[in-house]
Amino acid sequence: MESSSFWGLFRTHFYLDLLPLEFFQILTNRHLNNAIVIIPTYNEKENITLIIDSVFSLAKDFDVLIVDDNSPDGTDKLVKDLQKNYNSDQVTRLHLMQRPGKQGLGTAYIEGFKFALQQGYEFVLQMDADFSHNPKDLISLYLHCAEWGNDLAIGSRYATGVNVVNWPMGRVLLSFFASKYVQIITGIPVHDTTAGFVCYRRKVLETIPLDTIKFVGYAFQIEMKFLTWKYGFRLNEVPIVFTDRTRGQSKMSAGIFKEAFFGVMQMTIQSWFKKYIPG
Ligand SMILES: Nc1nc2c(ncn2[C@@H]2O[C@H](COP(=O)(O)OP(=O)(O)OP(=O)(O)O)[C@@H](O)[C@H]2O)c(=O)[nH]1
Ligand SMILES: [Mg+2]
Repeated sequence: MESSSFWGLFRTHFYLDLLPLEFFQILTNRHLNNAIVIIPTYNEKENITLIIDSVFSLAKDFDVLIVDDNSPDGTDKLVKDLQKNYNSDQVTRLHLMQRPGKQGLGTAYIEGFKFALQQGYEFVLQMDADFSHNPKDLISLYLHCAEWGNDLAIGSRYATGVNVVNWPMGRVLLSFFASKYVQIITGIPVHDTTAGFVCYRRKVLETIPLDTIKFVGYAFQIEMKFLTWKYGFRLNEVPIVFTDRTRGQSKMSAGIFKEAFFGVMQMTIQSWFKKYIPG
């Protein structure tokens, strides 16, 4: 894969610091507001303002969609306050989708994808609210699709060793071996199959039948990558450093893990009887 070569790594990491900001502003703003970042939230009041401000301060203009599941801590109210700063009568850059209650990450993303397609965005990115994903890496994911011909760019913790900061060893091992397990069972050429930091080209989301995605937790991330690969799209892993959240609470649960473990086997067996017609 391109990302594991020296040149892939160089392009991804070092040049971002070496080249002047203006270079990226010219390169990345060639198509204004063609990209949206979807951030699902549940009880993220400690992070939400900071993460939105961080995305809007990047050299590339990304619009943002927050999909909030009626967070009891009032995350949505903070988003509404920020909408006053970032939106005008003419332009909406910060969108908020409010759902009635906690319905899981997978369904939040599916609804977000449909919204992004409907609004005409060409590139759709997804990111957690808790700063585990560095907003600066959004530009790199975007460029891997918009400029370097990929249909799905995956912010990968395991493309070059293990790039995870502050997770307890047990969690690192679980996540790493879960990804290995998925690779072995499905045959997908991706090291980090549960990654939640990605950029899709519109064509991918138009081709995958979104209403048939049935997983809600980590397995959702696996299924989306699996289908992108099965439909013959070009995918690529971009090495990133993943940092454990320092604010707010994790929503990881044993149920999410169980869904992925058995779901991956079921998904693979079912795929033997399906035809994937490229979009
Ligand atoms: N809308 C919505 N967002 C969710 C739901 N569950 C989690 N999220 C959000 O999805 C993102 C990832 O969730 P986390 O709790 O950070 O899960 P994680 O990253 O796997 O777990 P940690 O590494 O422990 O933080 C965060 O932005 C959450 O707020 C949900 O049911 N609905
Ligand atoms: Mg997290």
